[in-house]
Amino acid sequence: MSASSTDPIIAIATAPGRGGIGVIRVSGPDLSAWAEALCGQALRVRHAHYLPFRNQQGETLDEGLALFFPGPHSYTGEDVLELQGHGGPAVLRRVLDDCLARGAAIGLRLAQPGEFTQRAFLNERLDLAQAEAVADLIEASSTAAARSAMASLSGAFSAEIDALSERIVQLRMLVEATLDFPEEEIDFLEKYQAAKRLDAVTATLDGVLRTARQGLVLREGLHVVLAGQPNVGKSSLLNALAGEDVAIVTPIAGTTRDRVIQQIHIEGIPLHIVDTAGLRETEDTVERIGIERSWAEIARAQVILHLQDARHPDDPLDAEIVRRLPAGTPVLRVLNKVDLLEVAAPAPHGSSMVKKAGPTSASQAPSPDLGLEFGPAADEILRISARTGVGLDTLRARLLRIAGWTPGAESPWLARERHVRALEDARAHLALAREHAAHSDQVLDLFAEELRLAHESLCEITGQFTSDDLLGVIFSSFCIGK
Ligand SMILES: Nc1nc2c(ncn2[C@@H]2O[C@H](COP(=O)(O)OP(=O)(O)O)[C@@H](O)[C@H]2O)c(=O)[nH]1
Ligand SMILES: [Mg+2]
Repeated sequence: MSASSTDPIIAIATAPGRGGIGVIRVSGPDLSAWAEALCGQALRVRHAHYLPFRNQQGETLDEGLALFFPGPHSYTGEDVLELQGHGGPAVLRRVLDDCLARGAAIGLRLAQPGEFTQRAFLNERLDLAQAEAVADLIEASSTAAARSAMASLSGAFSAEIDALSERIVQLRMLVEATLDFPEEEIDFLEKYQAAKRLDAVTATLDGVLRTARQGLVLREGLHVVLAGQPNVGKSSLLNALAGEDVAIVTPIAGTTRDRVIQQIHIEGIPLHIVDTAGLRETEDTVERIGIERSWAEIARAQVILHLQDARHPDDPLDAEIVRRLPAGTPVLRVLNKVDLLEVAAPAPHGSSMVKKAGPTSASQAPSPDLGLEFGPAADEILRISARTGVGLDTLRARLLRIAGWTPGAESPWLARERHVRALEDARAHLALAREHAAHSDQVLDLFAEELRLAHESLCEITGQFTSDDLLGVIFSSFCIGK
C-alpha cells in the first residue's frame, strides 16, 4: 500500500445498504485526545458510551454508542474508536464526513480495503495466515467453510506451521553448529540421527499438506463444465444440481446460447457449474459464438462432464467431441435420460448402476476406495436421469472425489493456493536435504541450505518473510472497513 501505514484511518465497517446498526471505525497511533474532542466527553476505555454524534456546528447527526480501545489491546494494535449508530447510508455518510473534516488536523484519511487488518498484521496482532482467514471467514459461502475459516483465524493452521518450523530450526541449529566445527562433520548425520529426524518432519509436513489441500478445496471449490451435444440434458442437469431453474430447458436443440454459471454446494464444497451451448455444426451466427464460448469454457474447466444421451451411447459425434477435449483435464462421461432407456429396453448394466444410486450412495457411506486416488478412471461411465434424479447422488460423490475431497474427512482449517504452494516448496526442499543426507557427510552445507529454504517457505505462510507486493495483493482483496 502506498499511503503511510501510520496515518489515522477511518471507514464504515458495516456492509453498504440499510441495517439496524452501522459502525464507523477509526484507527490510529494516538487517538485519545481527538476521540474525546469528537465525542464531547472523556471516554472510559473499553466502555460503551451512549451519546449524540454532533457535528462541528452542534447539529446532532445521529446518536449511538462510542467505544474506545486503546492500543495495543485493540483489533489493529493501535488506538481504535468505534461509533455505532443507525445503519443507513446517508446517516453514516454524514457522520463519516464530519469525522473526516474534524480529523484533517491529525491527517485522518479513508482506509483502503483490508487496511485495518493489515495493521493488525504489521502490529503482530495476527499472523498472515490468520489475517487471510479474516477475509475467508467473511467470504465463506457455507457453514463448513465458515467453521474452517474460524479455526484458521484462531490460529490452528498457524500453530501447525509454527510447530513444523520449530523442528526444522532445531535440526538446522545442529547442522550449523557442526559446520562451525568441521572435525565433527564426518559423523554428524549418524550422531544426531539427522536422516531419521528429517523423515519424521517430512511425514508431519505431508499430513499438513494433505489437510491444506482439503482446506483449499473447501475455499475454492471446483470449476465444472457441462459439455455435450445439444438436447442431451445439460441445462436440465444444471437445474437438477442447483435445485432451481437457472437455465432454460426446451426440447429445441440450440436453446442454450450463452454460458450459465451457477454455484452449488455439495457437503459444503462450492462447485461452480457452467452450462454451455451444445456442441454441433451450425449456420446460426449467435449459436456459433455460443459454441466458441463453450470450447473456451471447456479449456478452462477443472472437470468436464461430458453428457450424452443414454439411448445413443456410441454416437460418432460424441467420439468427435471426446477427440477435441483437452488432454489432462478429468472427464466424467455421463449418460443422461436413463428413464427413457428403462421404458424402451432395460439395459442390464444400466439398471445395476441405477440401483446403486440413492440416499445411501457413496456420498454417505464412504466406500473403501474413497482415498487418495484423485481423478476418474478413464473408462468410467455414470448413468443418470436429470428428470427423475436417478444417479445424481453418485454423480455428486464422484465430483467431490475428483475435487480431492474425502467425504466426512475433517478440514480443520481453510487454506489458500499460496499456502499449498509454500508447503509443496518446503516439501521439495526437505526431499533435497534427504538426498544430501543419504549420499555423504561431505555435503553438510547443502543439507543445511535446503533446511534453511524449507524453513523460509513455511515462514511465507505465516508472514515472517513476505514482500510488500504479496501483502498488497492479499489485503487489497479485502472489503473496505475490515
Ligand atoms: N426423459 C428425460 N428427458 C430429459 C432428461 N434431461 C433432459 N430431458 C429433456 O431433454 C430436452 C433437452 O434438455 P436440455 O436440458 O435443454 O438439453 P441441453 O440442450 O443439453 O441443455 C428437454 O425437453 C428436457 O426436458 C432426462 O433425464 N430424461
Ligand atoms: Mg441447454
